[in-house]
Amino acid sequence: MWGSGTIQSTSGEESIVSLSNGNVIKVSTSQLLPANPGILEGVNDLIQLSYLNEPSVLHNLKRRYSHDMIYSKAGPVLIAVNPFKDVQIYGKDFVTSYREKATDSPHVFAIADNAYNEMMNEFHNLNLSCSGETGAGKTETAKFAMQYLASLGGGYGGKECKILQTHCILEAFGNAKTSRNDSSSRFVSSSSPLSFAHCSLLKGKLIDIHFTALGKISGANIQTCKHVLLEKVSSCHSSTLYQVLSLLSCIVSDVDFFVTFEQSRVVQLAAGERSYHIFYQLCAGAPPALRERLNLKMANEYNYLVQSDCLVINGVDDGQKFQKLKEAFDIVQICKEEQEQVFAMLAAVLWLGNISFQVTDKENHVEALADEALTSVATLIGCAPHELMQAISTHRIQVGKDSIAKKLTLQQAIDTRDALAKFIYASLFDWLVEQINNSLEAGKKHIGRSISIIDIYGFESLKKNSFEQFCINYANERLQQHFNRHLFKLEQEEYDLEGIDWTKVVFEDNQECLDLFEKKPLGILSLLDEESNAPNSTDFTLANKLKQHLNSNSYFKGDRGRAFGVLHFAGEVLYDTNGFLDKNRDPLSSEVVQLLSSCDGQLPQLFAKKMFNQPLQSVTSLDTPMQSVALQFKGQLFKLMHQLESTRSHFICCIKPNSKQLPGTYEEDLVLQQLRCYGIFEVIRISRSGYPTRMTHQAFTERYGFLLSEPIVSQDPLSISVALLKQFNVLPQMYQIGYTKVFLRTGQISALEDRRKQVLRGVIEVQKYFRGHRA
Ligand code: AD9
Ligand code: MG
Repeated sequence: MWGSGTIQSTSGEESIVSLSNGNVIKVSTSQLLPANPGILEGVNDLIQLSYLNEPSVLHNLKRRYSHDMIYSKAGPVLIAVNPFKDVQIYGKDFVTSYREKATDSPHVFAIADNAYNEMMNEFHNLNLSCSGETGAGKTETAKFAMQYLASLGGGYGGKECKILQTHCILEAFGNAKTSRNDSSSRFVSSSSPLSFAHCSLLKGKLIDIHFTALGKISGANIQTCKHVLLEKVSSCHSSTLYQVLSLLSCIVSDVDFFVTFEQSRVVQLAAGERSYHIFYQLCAGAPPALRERLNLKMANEYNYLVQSDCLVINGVDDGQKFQKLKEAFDIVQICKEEQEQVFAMLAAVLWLGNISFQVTDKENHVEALADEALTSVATLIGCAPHELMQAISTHRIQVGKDSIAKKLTLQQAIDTRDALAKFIYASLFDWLVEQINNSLEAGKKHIGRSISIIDIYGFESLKKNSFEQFCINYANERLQQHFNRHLFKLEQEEYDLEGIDWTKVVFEDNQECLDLFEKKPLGILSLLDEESNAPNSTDFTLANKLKQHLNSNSYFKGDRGRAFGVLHFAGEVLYDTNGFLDKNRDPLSSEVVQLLSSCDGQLPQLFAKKMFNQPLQSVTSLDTPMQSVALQFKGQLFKLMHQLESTRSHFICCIKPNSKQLPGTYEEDLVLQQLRCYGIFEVIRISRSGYPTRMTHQAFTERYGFLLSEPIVSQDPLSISVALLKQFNVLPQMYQIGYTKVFLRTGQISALEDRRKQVLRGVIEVQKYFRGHRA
């Protein structure tokens, strides 16, 4: 890493440098980088640095961080360094000072305020994207942005309060403790995904806040960006499912569906991690009467929860959180009866994990034990115990006109039981999001102004990377392109379009890496699909196939055995193909869905109905291969991208300063790696050489035209813009005049704004004076 110092002497290739800690060292001159003058210590915006190099940027951020200034700007991007402690910068006084523009210190409130003003002035739909790796602070930052918008746009029926309350619910059901974040968003849900794969992985959410023409909040809508995943239901069920679904597809036409996130977490936990918060909250906080009705035990009595040896989070009171959750339910108008049903579904999931099986014959076929676990689940979902037993211990096969029940092996039965648990949980989450959306949108028409807040998951590079990381990182590769496109390509195109002289900045594009994933027929996704549909394919045949076709691609790294590497924008990741094919196929047992549809419980019936009501274009014939999980994921991603591209973006880049979640600890190499990853240096470079402020001549003259002291001959907006710039002595190198817009260097607009404010204040004073006089 770097240290700061003063050059004492230089001879040839070598220099003698005295470091600030007193040491004197000899270094090669070419390794020295210029430091910035003291006056630039801790500047707000990194583009103000005279010398732009990695150590200067790191030093500047560190200096600010040590003074609890966690926000900085890099041109148009807001950098937020996670403080891992409460910083007193979010109170009402801060809201007011950002609203009144009394401060120009970078803040998430300032970004939200800009977005709000842009939306109001220019009729844009906007989005704020939070990016960063796990634990970097995306969700927290998104919350603060919402808090600010809610306080500006609030006032109609407590809608803003409702929107904020949704966090509490979404977090309880969609967040969990992972090894790297005590409350990591591992989201779930969906509204219109593309297949009936009943599990998917999602770590992103998009919250749209809608505004009325007067800038008041009229409603909100939460979409969760699903993606795919996994699970190990044996594929022998799939053909039955196809039959059931193709039959149903003739009857049901209109559909809406569900997919969700990291469902595997409901049934399977890594050591030291927890399942979704809600399970622990329910076990710790349910009052005695509810406990009795649900036959609820403590968390340590449920197999799904005890397996990871981690039941509590330091400093978190799950029981208290449960009370908060119930209050939030009340606020978003989920009635007591519905709440009870939600809790019953959760208890059913927990009890499912306690169901065990006994082997009944030599072929390892099993039957579920008729114990407390089985009867509890049956009671909670509303079916007879023997029906439940049947559904998770057998599967039906068609023999001529009849169907006969065939017993499952132990592994198949466990998979079926777990699939049911995941299905219930995922459907429940989905249902909740729907209820919340209904409550938020109730009675209000969306008139086309909105701000979307996107809380997106970050790039993952773990010790062992599997299909989940493959999907997450592919998504990040796409998001990165959006970021690049938006900031770099669009910038340059706009300058070119306006006929403005502009030294082109070379920047990295990741299109080639995306091609590696998406090219047809020889991209990873296509090859993965081909192999998923091929008979007798295995993880090894997949790995070989990829190597055979892609080894010449410079973004692909063939490895030994079943692994392969991809050179992502954020670094190389090695993926293990173990389980790729299974996870990509992902079928669900029809027995469990049928069981639910015949239950007395209202929610189970609803869940099953949704499942059956899916668009079945991909499964109408048994011969047509089902669309794979990875391809559905790609489809969903393209939808999200399309949505992002049709709105104006503001970017917030969240940085994790240390991996121990500690306050006051700034690990330079970790920060550097993230800054590089998100292309922050490129952003700074391009912003410094560019003109970040731009306004159409029309808008510019409308806003400042009245400040002109002398009338000019030509009244066209371009001429007025030129005259205004002259009158205010803006230096020629500080602006450029495009065909339709004025382009200004950083900082220029504030002088004009000050002048405007001054004049307006004068006008108001004069008006007051006259009013006083009349009175
Ligand atoms: V993940 O991809 O969902 O695993 P996030 O969302 O990036 O991740 P999160 O917002 O959950 O991270 O932040 C992690 C923790 O950092 C929070 O639980 C807080 O304890 C802490 N944090 C983040 N931002 C702030 C902040 N502005 N002020 C105080 C913060 N604490
Ligand atoms: Mg999060």
